[in-house]
Amino acid sequence: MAKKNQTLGEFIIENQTEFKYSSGELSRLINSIRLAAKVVNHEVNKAGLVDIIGAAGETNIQGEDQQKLDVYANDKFIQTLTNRNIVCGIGSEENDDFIAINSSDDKNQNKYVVLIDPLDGSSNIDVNVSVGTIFSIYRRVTPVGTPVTIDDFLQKGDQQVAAGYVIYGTSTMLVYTTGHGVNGFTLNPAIGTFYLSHPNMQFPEVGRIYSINEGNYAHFPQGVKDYIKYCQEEKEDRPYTSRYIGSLVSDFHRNLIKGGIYIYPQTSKAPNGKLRLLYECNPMAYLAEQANGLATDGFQRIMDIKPTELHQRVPIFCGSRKMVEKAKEFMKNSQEK
Ligand code: AHM
Ligand code: MG
Repeated sequence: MAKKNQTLGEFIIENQTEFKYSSGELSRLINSIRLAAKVVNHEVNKAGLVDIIGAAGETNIQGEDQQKLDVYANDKFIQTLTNRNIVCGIGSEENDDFIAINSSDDKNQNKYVVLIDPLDGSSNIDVNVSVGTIFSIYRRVTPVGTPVTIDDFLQKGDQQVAAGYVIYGTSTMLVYTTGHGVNGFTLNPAIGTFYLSHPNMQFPEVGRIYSINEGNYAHFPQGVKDYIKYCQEEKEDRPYTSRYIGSLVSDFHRNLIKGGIYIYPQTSKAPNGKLRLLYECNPMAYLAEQANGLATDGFQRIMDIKPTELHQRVPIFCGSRKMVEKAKEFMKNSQEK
């Protein structure tokens, strides 16, 4: 039973038996993410003080400029997960390929792989806007003790055993699920401990916030244009409020608490949208569903999509159940016309 003010450490131990294959391994893994999150948090908070902001001069696989803190966060999460020898593989949005982790005798007995977006929304760092880390955990599908293969990473979101995010905001929070609801923990920076502050988080079924980059309006599919028009209509409880930070974790987190929908659709310029299925959409979809919300690509459940490549992108509509259903209806109707 989740108790408010319980520490994350206590919560992990108390809820360990809820896991289907409880061996303590998944608990240790979440503990490592907690540790890396604190280290990254410390650095993110210093961003305005030290000369660390700015492009590191490298470009990631999607051709975007990497910022120094992206590189730092990526290194820290990979280092922590590797050094503690608790996973057999890591996929990161910042790395072209997955990393296979071998223990010293080359017989890694670990069962889990982690997929991570170490610092999402990092273009917001320069302007002191919240950013986040997104993670997703799967059991490997290839035999334990052999090197991981791409098949261990290209699993449907439905197969996730845990997922979550860290939001480096006005306060730092770790929000995660292991398939038994969603719980949020707030960091007390004075003592470096996360406390359960938001037990059993649930999307309000009906929300009044829509979050989408309307600057791309001209390039949206007709269904999205129609849904936006619906949101802006003066009728019943509408018009809704438009709120878009441009930092997925922050937009999702606000909508989870207040009720809303986040949309990053396909556009005529980006036919598969912008966000990555494995690092961003699946973990957010798992959290959404565990919090009584929904996540689709406009037509199909995100977690039913069979990935074909590590850095695959998909459109996403995610948040309060009734809002996502409505947007889906507009997508379907526009296709039938
Ligand atoms: P990133 O992984 O390169 O940081 O990009 C992901 C971010 C999301 O956090 C955010 O919701 C989206 O990109 C914003 O994109 P846009 O500026 O096109 O609206
Ligand atoms: Mg990202």
